[in-house]
Amino acid sequence: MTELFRNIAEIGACFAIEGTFVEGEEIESGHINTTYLAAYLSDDGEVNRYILQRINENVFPEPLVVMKNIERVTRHINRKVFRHKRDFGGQTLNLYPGRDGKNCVEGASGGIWRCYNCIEGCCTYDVVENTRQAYQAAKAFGAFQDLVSDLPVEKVSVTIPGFHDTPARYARLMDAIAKDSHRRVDRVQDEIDFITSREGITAVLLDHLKAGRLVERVTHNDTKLNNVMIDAQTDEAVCVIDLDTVMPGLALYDFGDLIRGATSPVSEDEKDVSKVEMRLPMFEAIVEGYLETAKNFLTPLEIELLPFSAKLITMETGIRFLTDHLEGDKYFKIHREGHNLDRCRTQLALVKSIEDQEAQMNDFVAKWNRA
Ligand code: GN1
Ligand code: MG
Repeated sequence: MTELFRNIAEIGACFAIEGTFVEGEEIESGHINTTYLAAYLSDDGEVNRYILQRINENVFPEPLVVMKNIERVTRHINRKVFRHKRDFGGQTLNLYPGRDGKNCVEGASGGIWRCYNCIEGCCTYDVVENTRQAYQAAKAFGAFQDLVSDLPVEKVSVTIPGFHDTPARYARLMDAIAKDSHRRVDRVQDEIDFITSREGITAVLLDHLKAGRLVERVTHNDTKLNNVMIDAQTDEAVCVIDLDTVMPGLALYDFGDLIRGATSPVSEDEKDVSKVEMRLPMFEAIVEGYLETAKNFLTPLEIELLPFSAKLITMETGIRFLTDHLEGDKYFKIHREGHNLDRCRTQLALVKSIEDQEAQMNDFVAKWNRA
């Protein structure tokens, strides 16, 4: 028995899962949490799979508040889905309780763990392959926002303060540059210049919020393509996953993050930045998919700002990767030297590509406000 097998068996045993543990593996796609996939054989011979996940306490200092948010949101969605069958393929994310009935358990060697159903017959993509997938992913995130649009924002807690406070992210980068704790500033001057020359855009959305022109909603806050389960056969979105960062926020940051993650033909850590590109057909498919499910609750200003939000969050994410690189890679898991710097560079290349096409992007969304 390997150590990994033993660890998975030990954690799985804390949850109210039926059957005998037969197989387990680690899933390494996220940057934050530790995730296992575990298979259990039940008495009737059926094998059911579950997701066991440890919440990273470095990122989420209050894991129990994260769990409360997730419970609230999954309950709200499940109630609606059962009543109106409004989900896509009939599958939604469910929390399996621990043997003591709680929504999470403390692992024997520490940490807070939770257990989800595994959404079967689906896959996730790191890089979008066609406009249909882009459309489907955007439709799923729009549907998610729509499903929680009647859940009062006060019902979910802020688990990472200032998560999409772009000016605060910028200030933290300036601080990391000033401290230069790992002596890396010298080699990133081009990236620093690129970012500082765009400081003026960082506060645009929060200024609208402060002035009452935008409202806070319950948002997902991590709308990456690989957080949508896509039916492997039909390419249709089935369910949105990774609800850790569900918080009050701006719908626009969610939308922008979709563009950030699903329009480039290469992954977030591609070393050859000349391959990074915001592909207009993907953008258009995402706008169409998102507005299909979200247009009922969005305001004209939100629609107008969709292209801008893509530029802003892409720069914000570049800022976060660069900050972590300068601070010694303490936040995002890295798998090679300079990994966060590579990630930063793709983000800045994408910002540039968005800027080059912003006029066309604005033209494309304008028709929804004329309609
Ligand atoms: C992190 O680990 P993952 O893929 O769920 C991060 C997001 C970033 C993303 C960049 C809690 O998400 O905000 O956009 O990496 N999540 C957190 O890939 O910081
Ligand atoms: Mg996440």
